[in-house]
Amino acid sequence: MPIARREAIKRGFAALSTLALGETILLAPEDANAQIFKPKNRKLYGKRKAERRASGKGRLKNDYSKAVIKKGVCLNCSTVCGIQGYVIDGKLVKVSGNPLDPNNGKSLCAKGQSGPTINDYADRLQFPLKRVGARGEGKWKRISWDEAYTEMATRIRKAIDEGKPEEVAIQIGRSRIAEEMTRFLNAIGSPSLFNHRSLCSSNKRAANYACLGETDWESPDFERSKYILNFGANFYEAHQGAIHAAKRIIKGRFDNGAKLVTFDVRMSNTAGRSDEWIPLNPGSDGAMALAMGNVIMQANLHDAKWLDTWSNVKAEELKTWISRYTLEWAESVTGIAAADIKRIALEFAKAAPRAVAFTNRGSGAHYNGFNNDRAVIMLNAIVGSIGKEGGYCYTTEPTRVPPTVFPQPAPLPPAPKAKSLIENPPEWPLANKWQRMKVGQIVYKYIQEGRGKIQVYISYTVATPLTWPEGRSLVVDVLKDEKLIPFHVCSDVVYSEQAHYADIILPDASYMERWGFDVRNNMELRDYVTLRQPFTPPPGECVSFVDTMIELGKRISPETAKYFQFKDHEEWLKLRSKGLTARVGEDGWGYMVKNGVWQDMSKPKYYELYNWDVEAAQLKDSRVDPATQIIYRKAANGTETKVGLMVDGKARRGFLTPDRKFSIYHEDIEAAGKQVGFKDNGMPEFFPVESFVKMKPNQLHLVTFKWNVHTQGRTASQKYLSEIVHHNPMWINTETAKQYGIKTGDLVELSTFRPYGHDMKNGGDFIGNAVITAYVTEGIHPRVLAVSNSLGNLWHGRAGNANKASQNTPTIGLDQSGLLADQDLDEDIWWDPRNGGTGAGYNVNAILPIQSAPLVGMQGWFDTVCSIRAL
Ligand SMILES: Nc1nc2c(c(=O)[nH]1)N[C@H]1C(S)=C(S)[C@@H](COP(=O)(O)OP(=O)(O)OC[C@H]3O[C@@H](n4cnc5c(=O)[nH]c(N)nc54)[C@H](O)[C@@H]3O)O[C@H]1N2
Ligand SMILES: Nc1nc2c(c(=O)[nH]1)N[C@H]1C(S)=C(S)[C@@H](COP(=O)(O)OP(=O)(O)OC[C@H]3O[C@@H](n4cnc5c(=O)[nH]c(N)nc54)[C@H](O)[C@@H]3O)O[C@H]1N2
Ligand code: SF4
Ligand SMILES: [Mo]
Repeated sequence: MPIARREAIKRGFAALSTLALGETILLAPEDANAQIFKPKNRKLYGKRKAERRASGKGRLKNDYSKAVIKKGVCLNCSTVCGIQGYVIDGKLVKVSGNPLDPNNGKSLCAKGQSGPTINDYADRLQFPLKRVGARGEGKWKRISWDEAYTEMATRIRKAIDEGKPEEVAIQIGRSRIAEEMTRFLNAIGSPSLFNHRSLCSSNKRAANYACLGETDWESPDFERSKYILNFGANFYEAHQGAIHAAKRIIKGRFDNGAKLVTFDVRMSNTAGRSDEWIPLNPGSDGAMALAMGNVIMQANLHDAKWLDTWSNVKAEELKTWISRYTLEWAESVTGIAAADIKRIALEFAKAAPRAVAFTNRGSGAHYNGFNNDRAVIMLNAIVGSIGKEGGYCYTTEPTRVPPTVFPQPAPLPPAPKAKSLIENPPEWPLANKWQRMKVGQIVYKYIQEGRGKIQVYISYTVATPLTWPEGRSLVVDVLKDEKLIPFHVCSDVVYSEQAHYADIILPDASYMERWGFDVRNNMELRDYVTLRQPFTPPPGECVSFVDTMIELGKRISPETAKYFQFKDHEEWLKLRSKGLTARVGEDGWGYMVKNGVWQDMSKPKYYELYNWDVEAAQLKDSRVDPATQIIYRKAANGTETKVGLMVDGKARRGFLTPDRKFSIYHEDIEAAGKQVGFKDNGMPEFFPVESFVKMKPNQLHLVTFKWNVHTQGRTASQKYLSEIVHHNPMWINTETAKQYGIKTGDLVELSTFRPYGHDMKNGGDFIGNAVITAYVTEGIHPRVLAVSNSLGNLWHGRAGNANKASQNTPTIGLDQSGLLADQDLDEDIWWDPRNGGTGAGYNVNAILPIQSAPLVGMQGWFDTVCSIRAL
């Protein structure tokens, strides 16, 4: 057997952990593929089991009485459940739910439980690496942290010295350290924080802001609800608050007999576990909601008093306006029988105010998603369930650690003066209006078109070649182009899709090995904050990326160093916790470390927040505008701000919208439409997805969805999850399959086309095709095909790519210790195609087009038009 040490260049993931300083490694798929594959793995697996059985050891069990238990926060998805880690002999052996977390309590999903496998993944990055071949060739040299810091600091300083700080950009996915990143970028004067919001949920967030004014995310009181209308949320499997919602909905259904109706084009596990699954036409959720609203109003089951008091369109006016959305019209748009729409609408209204209509990406990830979501939220206003017990509740700004309790340490860097067209594209005037949600999917196109230059590009918790539309074409073209992106640093925990195109790779600490505050909407309707803390130190030379930014801040210049006068992230957060001490009657930091969570119990639950009294202090020097009843307060400098609304002679908080009322009509939306030449009258009107109107009879819809045990490109490297699901065939309806002569397991050629719409070019042009396995099922709309966007990784180590692209070389492991690094990875990936398995799945994003919704700019993920051919 050849000894790998003798090779000048090491090969394969298995050697990542043993790379010496200055040593070179090749992680290229084709080359690696050429190596010998030993096809006896299955037998080895059987042998190992037999040996264990024969030894009488059976299954090994942990003795949890020996465990040190610490609190933390999961980040295997954006639900950020509170967790606790069990550490035995310095190894994290298990996580469970943090019982003190108000959202999830003791509950965790399969992905959460798999977390510890990240920490000791044999193919984990452990040292900083520097590219030595061409970009994307996969050839790397181990370097020191000092070298990495020096190169980064030098390049960033150069951009600042040239007066072009905006040319330093950070590209993030689900980072949960946006506040830290903003401080870092503000310190260097750059506005260029590119995020993934428009790829994820910007339409929904914008809709909540437009209607309610002060929050991007609702917290429905599911537990006390009697009727739940779910427009495209797959909360039993996905959703950015999955467990939090699922737990309470299950309780509501079993304790109060709440009815759950799910609108989805596909029978997800949520749809399948609902009282009714309504397979409406794609992109028609808004039409459904408006027609329901009309039915309810014509039957006089609406809450006229609530609308007249709290909404900015009076009940009678709304009734007239909404009457255009008739049942007959809705039947033709949604494909659902008028009688069913009517029945469900009336049932919903009769359950009010214990009735909730809510959305997620099924309704929102469309060209018309912003209005779809506004129409659904308005249904709650029509029946008067906004903020009510059992209704559509919400809290104040739920995505921020409250700065009053956890202030940032001074001095704070000022907001940057420099501007970036990439970060704030004028074509989408609502993208950054309420929150800086950006239009992430156009970043690479804009870089290519020279709309903004990049000198330093830093990527973190993001895998754009895999998770962005046109990922394997446009994204990779730009990432590979050294003229467009002269310097790319990627922080990741594994050798990922993103890392493959970097110049320097920084090994990060996992979410179980680093610090951080976290917060999202609290279903218990109170302010709260959680603390992510390390259960164990990270392996090798991994460094938490916030610590990297602190170190860089100190090195770039004395000016930037001023803002980073703390040792590390831990000390930073400790400083921020001082304000908590007075609240909890003990050391604030100690409290967070011990409990992992703080919840503000000093205020009542946020029911009917709009109806709360305006604080007395706010009413000082105030006046009421007689026409609008808005209460204005004059500040010392003479400027006036709105602080509330007079209702029945009392000063109420109202909604934080322009007229302090629930916004059905929104003046800023109408104005934004005018600004970019998109017809919009400011009402949540239904308009169809243009590509669907122009669809040919032989074309079908292509949607994607999230698999329950995977999170996008994040979890494929977790071996137990990939063992459960590693294949994502194309769902096709039984009748449709029959027409094409397709059976489950058949190969199908799937072709996609460019979209039509406002600001879109080359509508109808062919984009690309993929050959994919069919899965024939009754559980999907006949005109829709669905492929999960989880899976299809080329990288992320052996568990991630099912070994198919990067042949692991056991000789390297043997050379190091006489043992294989991980027998599961070396021998037991039974789904490897060379073992007769199905491989690591398809990356459907390779053939999905960029399609940005008007005004807000969200990617219309579920608007792709395609055709198929049986092979
Ligand atoms: N077709 C289609 N595509 C979609 C979607 C869809 O519905 N359909 N959904 C979209 C949605 S909702 C989203 S949010 C985006 C998400 O897409 P991305 O923002 O790209 O996020 P992830 O795939 O979760 O993770 C990306 C990377 O983070 C790395 N990572 C994981 N943990 C850590 C860590 O601790 N530190 C560091 N530094 N890196 C880490 C992973 O290894 C991976 O390389 O995808 C979008 N893509
Ligand atoms: N298991 C798992 N959990 C996750 C994630 C993950 O990747 N995996 N990612 C996290 C993140 S970042 C996000 S954003 C959330 C996303 O959470 P969700 O929004 O709940 O999930 P998605 O799969 O993006 O889309 C939801 C559903 O929309 C349906 N759909 C498509 N078109 C339409 C339509 O026109 N109308 C209706 N009504 N439905 C339609 C799809 O079939 C799908 O079932 O999940 C979070 N949690
Ligand atoms: S729902 Fe998301 S955050 Fe919660 S345990 Fe599962 S993966 Fe972790
Ligand atoms: Mo997302």
